[in-house]
Amino acid sequence: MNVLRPASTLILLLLCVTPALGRGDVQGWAVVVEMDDYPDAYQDLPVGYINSQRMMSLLLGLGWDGTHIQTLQGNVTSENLSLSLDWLDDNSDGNDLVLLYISMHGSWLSRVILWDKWVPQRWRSIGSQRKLLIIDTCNSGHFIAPFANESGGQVSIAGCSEGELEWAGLEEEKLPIIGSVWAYYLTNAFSSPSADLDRDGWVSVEEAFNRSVVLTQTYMRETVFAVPEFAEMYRQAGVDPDGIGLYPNPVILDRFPGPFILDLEFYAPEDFVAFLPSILVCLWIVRRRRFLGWVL
Ligand SMILES: [Ca+2]
Ligand SMILES: [Ca+2]
Ligand SMILES: [Ca+2]
Repeated sequence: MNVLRPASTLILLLLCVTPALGRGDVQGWAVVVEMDDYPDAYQDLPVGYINSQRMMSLLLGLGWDGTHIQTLQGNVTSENLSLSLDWLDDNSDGNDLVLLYISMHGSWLSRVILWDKWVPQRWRSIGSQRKLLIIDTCNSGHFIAPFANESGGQVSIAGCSEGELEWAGLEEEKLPIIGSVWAYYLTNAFSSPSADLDRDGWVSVEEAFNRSVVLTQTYMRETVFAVPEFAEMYRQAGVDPDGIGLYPNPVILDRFPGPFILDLEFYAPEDFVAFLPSILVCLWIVRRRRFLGWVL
């Protein structure tokens, strides 16, 4: 009896399957960006980076590897955002989930990051067919507008329409939600069974978005605009809470065929199918090895 045979068979199988695993598996890669403290000309948003923490917790809960999530908190510049996008691009491949979340003042994203000048082009150049862009700023509809007619698999969502304002709750205001109201409802929706409208067992990005819109608008009407002082703040910014109807109006640009699922467990069957041909070839080689005259 050849005792080396079982060991050599195992080694051969591993040699065949390992490269296939590398190609076929669906991984998640994310850059989570939040800026709370600003130079003097801007109002600070002292929420203790709660928005990026909520996004991180969501992804970790959906099976994402913590080493695949890069956080950019503090002073966000074109330079460090560009490096983070390079990191996303370098690490992800065509079938991976690629997520970019940005929470800050929309004016900072326009005037300092210079979004229009370079970010849409850079985001476009990342080759994944499963890209999700989440912009959580005032005027956020403006920043995703370049992707309205994009080909390829991607979803872009924004917490409000172009020209609208988002609400970020501060501790001192004594309202229930601290940080971005929209991001709070969006991240919570993924663990809410009632958000799964088509009842397929998965809360897709599209379903979570739909839920976030209704709950954000309800919170604004019943909780924020109900406080005369906050309603007056909006009036002074040119938004009349009494005459505006539903507000704000988050935006989704869905260029991804079918539901976009963030839960990595969803992709496990695809992983298996991806390396099944390699397994079959290996089994065939193992069976025919003696006939082929291999020494293993
Ligand atoms: Ca992959
Ligand atoms: Ca569903
Ligand atoms: Ca879709």
